[in-house]
Amino acid sequence: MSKLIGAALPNIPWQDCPPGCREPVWRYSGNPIIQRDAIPTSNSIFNSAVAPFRGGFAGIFRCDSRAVEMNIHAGFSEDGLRWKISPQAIRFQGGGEAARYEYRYDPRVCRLEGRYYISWCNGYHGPTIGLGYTEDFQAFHQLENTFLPYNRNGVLFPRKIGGRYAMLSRPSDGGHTPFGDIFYSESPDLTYWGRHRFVKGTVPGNASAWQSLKVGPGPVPIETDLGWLLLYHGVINTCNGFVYRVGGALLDRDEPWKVLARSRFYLLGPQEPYECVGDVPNVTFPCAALTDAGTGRIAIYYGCADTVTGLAFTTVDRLVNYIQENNLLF
Ligand code: BMA
Repeated sequence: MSKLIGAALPNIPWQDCPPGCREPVWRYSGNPIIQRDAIPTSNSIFNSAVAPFRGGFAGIFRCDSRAVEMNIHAGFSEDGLRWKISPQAIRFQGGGEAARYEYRYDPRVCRLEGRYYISWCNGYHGPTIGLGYTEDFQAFHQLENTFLPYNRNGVLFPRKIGGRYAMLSRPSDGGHTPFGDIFYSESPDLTYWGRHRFVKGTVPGNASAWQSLKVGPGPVPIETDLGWLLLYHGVINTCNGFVYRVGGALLDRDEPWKVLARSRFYLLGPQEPYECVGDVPNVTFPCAALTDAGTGRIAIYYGCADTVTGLAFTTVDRLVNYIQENNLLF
């Protein structure tokens, strides 16, 4: 048995596991929940992040326009299923030099010390990690970029660890990076980042080939009594290109660069038509998870084929058991 640490969220979007389903994670029957043209100018809406907000939900969405320009937009929902996304890209106040972005994509949202922090891939002479915050999803404030280029998938922890802010990321290159491991970094003030630690890398050979090319952090880590539950993307290179699946790991609560368990089997992968067919086929890319500490329920938001947004469900027990039973490390 494992327990979610955190707030209750009785209105978490939810659908029971279909009878007979043996999967660690099951899909929402109404997927995709956000279509590619949910705003008038969008080519695709995917790899997006949501959070509980004022009794409902708010989110930051990756909307690629019909010019195929990558940007992030705010949105609101009463039930976490039907979203109203702003047709205007977010305008941050401040940011200085970091505000001179070339593109913005793959946002994460992290509730931390009463604010909603947003991290995203910020184009600044190549991809790096942009950081900002909002209190109301109306006014947005930008902070310094956290790292040097090239980096992607910057994901904050929802509380300080050992007295410092903490972030996972995946150092990369300027292209469609054919490598990638997950690192941990600390900061006293959300501006200066250091004490970098290796968390975990790809799995060579045949043992867990779906994560043999690169791995990168997904949603904000989920705190449980047994450790931080990390959902991440794992990638394999095939004769048809990269295939992105969702994996799960458990990290030490006090020293999260120590991996306690890591599933040899993926949790979710491109199998449904909307995950296999789109602008970039065969991509399931998790960027957010809602949790209800009352019931142990978890709702995972993930990008599908770089085109639409999907939702999947699990419980903390089911996920932690699956990761422990299929642990690659032992
Ligand atoms: C990564 C990022 C993601 C995307 C994925 C698959 O490098 O660009 O936004 O989902 O590739 O194309």
